[in-house]
Amino acid sequence: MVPPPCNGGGGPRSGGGGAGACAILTACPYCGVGCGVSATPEGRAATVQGDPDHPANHGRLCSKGSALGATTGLQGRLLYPEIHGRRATWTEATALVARRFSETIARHGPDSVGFYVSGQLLTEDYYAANKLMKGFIGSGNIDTNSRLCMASAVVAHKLAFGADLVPGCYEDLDLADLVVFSGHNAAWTHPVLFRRLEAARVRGQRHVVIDPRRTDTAEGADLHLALAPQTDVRLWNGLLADLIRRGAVDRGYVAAHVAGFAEVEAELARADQSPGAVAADCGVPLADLEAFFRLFAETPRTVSLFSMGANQSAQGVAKGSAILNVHLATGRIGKPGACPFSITGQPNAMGGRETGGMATTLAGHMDFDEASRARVQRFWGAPRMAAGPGLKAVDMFEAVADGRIKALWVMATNPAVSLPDATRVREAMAACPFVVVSDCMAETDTLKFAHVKLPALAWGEKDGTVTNSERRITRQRRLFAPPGEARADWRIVADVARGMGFGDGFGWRAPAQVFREWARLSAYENGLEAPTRRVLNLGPLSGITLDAYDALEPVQWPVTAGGGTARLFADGRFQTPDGRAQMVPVAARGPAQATDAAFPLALNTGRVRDHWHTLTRTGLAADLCRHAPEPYVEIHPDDAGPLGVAEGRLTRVQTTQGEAVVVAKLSDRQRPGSIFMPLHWSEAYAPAGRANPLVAKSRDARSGQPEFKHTPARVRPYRETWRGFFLAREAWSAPKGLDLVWRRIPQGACQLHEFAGRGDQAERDALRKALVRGAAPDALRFEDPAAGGVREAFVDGHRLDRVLFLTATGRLPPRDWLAEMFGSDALGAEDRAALLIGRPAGGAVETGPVVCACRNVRASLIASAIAGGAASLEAVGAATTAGTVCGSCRPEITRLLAAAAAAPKEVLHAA
Ligand SMILES: Nc1nc2c(c(=O)[nH]1)N[C@H]1C(S)=C(S)[C@@H](COP(=O)(O)OP(=O)(O)OC[C@H]3O[C@@H](n4cnc5c(=O)[nH]c(N)nc54)[C@H](O)[C@@H]3O)O[C@H]1N2
Ligand SMILES: Nc1nc2c(c(=O)[nH]1)N[C@H]1C(S)=C(S)[C@@H](COP(=O)(O)OP(=O)(O)OC[C@H]3O[C@@H](n4cnc5c(=O)[nH]c(N)nc54)[C@H](O)[C@@H]3O)O[C@H]1N2
Ligand code: SF4
Ligand SMILES: [Mo]
Repeated sequence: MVPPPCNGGGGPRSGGGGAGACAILTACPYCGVGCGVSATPEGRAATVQGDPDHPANHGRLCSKGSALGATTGLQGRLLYPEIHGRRATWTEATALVARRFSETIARHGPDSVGFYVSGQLLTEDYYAANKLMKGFIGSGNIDTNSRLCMASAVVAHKLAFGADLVPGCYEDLDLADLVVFSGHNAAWTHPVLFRRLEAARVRGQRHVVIDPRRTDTAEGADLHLALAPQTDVRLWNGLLADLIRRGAVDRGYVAAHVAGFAEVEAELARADQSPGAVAADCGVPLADLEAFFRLFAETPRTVSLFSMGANQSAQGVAKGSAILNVHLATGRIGKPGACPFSITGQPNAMGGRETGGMATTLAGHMDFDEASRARVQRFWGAPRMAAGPGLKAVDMFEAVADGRIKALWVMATNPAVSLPDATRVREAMAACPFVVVSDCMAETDTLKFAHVKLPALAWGEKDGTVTNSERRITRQRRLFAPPGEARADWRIVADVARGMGFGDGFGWRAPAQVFREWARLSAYENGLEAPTRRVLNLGPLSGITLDAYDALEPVQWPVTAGGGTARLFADGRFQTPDGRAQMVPVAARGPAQATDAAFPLALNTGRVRDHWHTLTRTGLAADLCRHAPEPYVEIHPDDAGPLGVAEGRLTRVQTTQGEAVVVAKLSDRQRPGSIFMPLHWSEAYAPAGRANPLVAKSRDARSGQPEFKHTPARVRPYRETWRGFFLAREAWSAPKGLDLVWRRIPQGACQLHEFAGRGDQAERDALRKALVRGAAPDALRFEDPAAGGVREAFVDGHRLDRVLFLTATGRLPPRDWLAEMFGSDALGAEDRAALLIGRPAGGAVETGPVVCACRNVRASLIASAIAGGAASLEAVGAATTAGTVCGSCRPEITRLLAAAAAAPKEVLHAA
């Protein structure tokens, strides 16, 4: 075996990994913070640490980044191409894809095909796919899952700045005196940035959170505005009106650098902008709103972060514009510690926006105007340029559904789970004559619809670049040799392009060559002045050698001869024809679909701390499955009570699109009238626990981004008549033909399957039969007909093989000890005797949710530490080790501390 390269020949960033081992510097493949990782591969495993010299994280990693080493195994990987479910060679698979796409295009035109791609592709992959679709196939029909994520911010940026430009950098977060989080749960979704902001708070930085939920980000903030869903435009317009009244507008800046102020002022005048009226419409206390307005007016160094609570809305563009307007009017942009900051979700959401992964731009921040089309065509030597924008994600799948698109290629995304109205998306793919899916995993919900499956390299195998939220390009480097026959996504695309007869444009042999071409395009006919100036410019990297590419240091675009650029617009010059930024009048509107008597609750969806999207990767790390083990709906006790919905019980969530059955979590952190479901669970983990069959596909008219945060819904108790669980070494799917609520929860040494149903004894018997078929012959069984129950354990020599517990009226033991027993190769007599009890003789089993994923510390242990006198984060850490590694759980520990401190007062109050 050839050892993997250590940063391709030892550039300056080849970290020293100690004797023999070679630490490779790479980037985390999860969120848009873009943390640098120092990884030491060993076989197929890797030890990972934060890269202490990476400017995004300075050595820190969150729970997901820290657990990367647990996700690099080959378990569950797609390693060979498949055609119609049968293994095929790459030659066959590539030829088939090329032929079917070519034939479809020949017969029905270029717009009869589509690519649906992802912010989890590398820049090189994105560049290749975009070039094939827009320059050689000749259609705009390539769109990315960033449509679900960043599209509204992109449009708002283009309107205001003339291009999709993120002005700020992470250093601004350190320097700001006020940080506003608009629809951004940074504590969970960008944890390492949040650590950085916590540090800034120690020196007096203030935090204001605008979110209908009291998230962990809101919990510790100076001010939380729990606004009514979808009232952000009203709030930000109200703020601007207030700033104007106070004289807090920077008139000099506006006069010199901004257009459209008068039009915005006129729009504001059309509504009552008094704080009282705004507070009433937004559903927030007047005093809190006034406190926010005052703080904002008095704090020049302000960063306004905005994320999915802003973007994922039918008014997503307007929300973005309202935020940008405030920053332009106050001149808080392009200055240290002051900027509006749209934060990216995926590791390479930014790279896709750069290269043209979105149907609405051509490439390199150029649009479909004649001059740009001609320029890019010249550069590519392209035979057939797309005439105009293609279909946006949701529209693309509508076109698949009604037959306009006849061949679809999905890369690095799982639309069967992540698109709104997901049942219809599945129907569309099922009906599509030709579906190609490139993925690194063998089983995703989307792969079920693939006629051709193409195995892609995963993190640790891929080689290329990603761009994070602050425009910083970082190399992802290879740690392992490619497994099986998996290939880089850019190469798969290039091979198909050659198969389609486009060899000339796709002759690259290494990612460095793709990158070089991309850098050249960014600089191509890129003038120094408007109208030909494009800020996105990687010019100095156009001639990058293979060695220099391998050794590339993290760098922020635009790249100049002097290096990267941290902050944009410092000179007050924007990428508009006259160099001025443009303020955009926006009016407040309600959600696309209002709640009503039948569907009175607003369904909001989003993320949990330790999971990543559709679980294809974080589901491999048992540690990451403990904090939020199964799908749930969070609901305010005042909404739950009258409906009979109780804590921990299965609950139906219904919308006009569909239904889910999930566990209810009652919490006053939820705004009455609103409920929340995580988006993560898929058919593979929880068929009934998926959020997106419920979510309406209403979307912003300009950006096409769906309103994931608001669908009218109702809830009902599920009223299961029996429950049970099943532990096995392998992952099982729910047996077919039974009406069950089934969830799979990965454990360290086995898979836990939880289920419940409403059927009779016959159904339970059928389930039991299916689950014990073929089990090890050495069986322990206890039947309790009175409780409709059965407990069975199957032992294979000295190893536990399967465990099944079912009950109608009885109780079930905690699963933890049993799950642990699967790790033992030497099951003793005492253990055996305890199997059907579910706990060791005389031993207590720790239960309750895990708070700290790194150290596997449960809430119960933290509670005892607090009861024992631990009164601070540090004291809890010293007593339990919780919160001492990545720090992602620190906000939650803070909350537990605050709750404990408040508890005696509540008792007094009640008495
Ligand atoms: N742990 C984890 N981290 C991730 C990801 C992950 O899957 N898991 N995914 C990454 C990706 S791709 C993305 S896009 C980011 C997303 O990061 P975030 O945007 O922080 O995540 P979300 O949970 O989708 O939504 C943020 C908040 O918007 C709030 N919200 C809902 N409606 C409204 C509203 O009307 N107004 C306002 N102001 N707020 C509202 C929600 O209550 C929620 O708390 O996270 C990235 N980081
Ligand atoms: N209800 C609801 N739905 C949402 C959201 C929400 O807030 N609420 N958020 C939306 C947002 S912001 C986002 S970003 C999307 C994310 O949604 P998806 O993109 O669908 O989610 P992932 O699970 O990240 O899917 C990535 C897929 O690519 C595969 N993969 C990983 N790396 C590679 C690679 O290098 N090459 C290839 N070929 N495959 C790879 C993974 O195995 C996985 O199957 O979800 C959206 N959906
Ligand atoms: S914050 Fe966590 S998930 Fe995001 S890049 Fe850093 S380590 Fe990865
Ligand atoms: Mo995203």
